[in-house]
Amino acid sequence: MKILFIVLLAAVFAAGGCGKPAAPGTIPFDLHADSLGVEPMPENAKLAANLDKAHDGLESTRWTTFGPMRNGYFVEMTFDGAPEVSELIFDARPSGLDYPREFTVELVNPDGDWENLGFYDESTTDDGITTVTFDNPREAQRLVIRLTSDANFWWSIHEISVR
Ligand SMILES: [Ca+2]
Repeated sequence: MKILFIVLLAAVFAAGGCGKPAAPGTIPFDLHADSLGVEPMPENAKLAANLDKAHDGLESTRWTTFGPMRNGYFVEMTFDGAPEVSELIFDARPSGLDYPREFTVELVNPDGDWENLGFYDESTTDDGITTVTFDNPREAQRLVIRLTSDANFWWSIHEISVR
């Protein structure tokens, strides 16, 4: 029984993290969430088991903030190396209005420097799907989506993908 448990645990770990296969044509990443300069994000929102739901291939499952969106909440994708990235898509459709209202996208380039790719608003969201296309493909070690305004809705991501 103990061995079975260990095997199951190993399988769970193997299914998560950067080693997880991404959808065809998308770039795999590790995801984490936190807050900067504001009240802390609820602990539930920072659990890996909940974050995994934002990139498990299932539109029915989601990561969410478990509370209203706050200026300073962020999600961060860490890549294996510094792949070229050109587009970021996140899907909140099943949760209706849980898309970010105003946000920035920042990256860490291969030299380790932070760059702000721009400020975005609701015009990037169409029917619950937010699409950010970069002016030019960029090499990134990390990408960060950071809210720059509050909203009276939770922030939910059913699936997030990077191309
Ligand atoms: Ca999901």
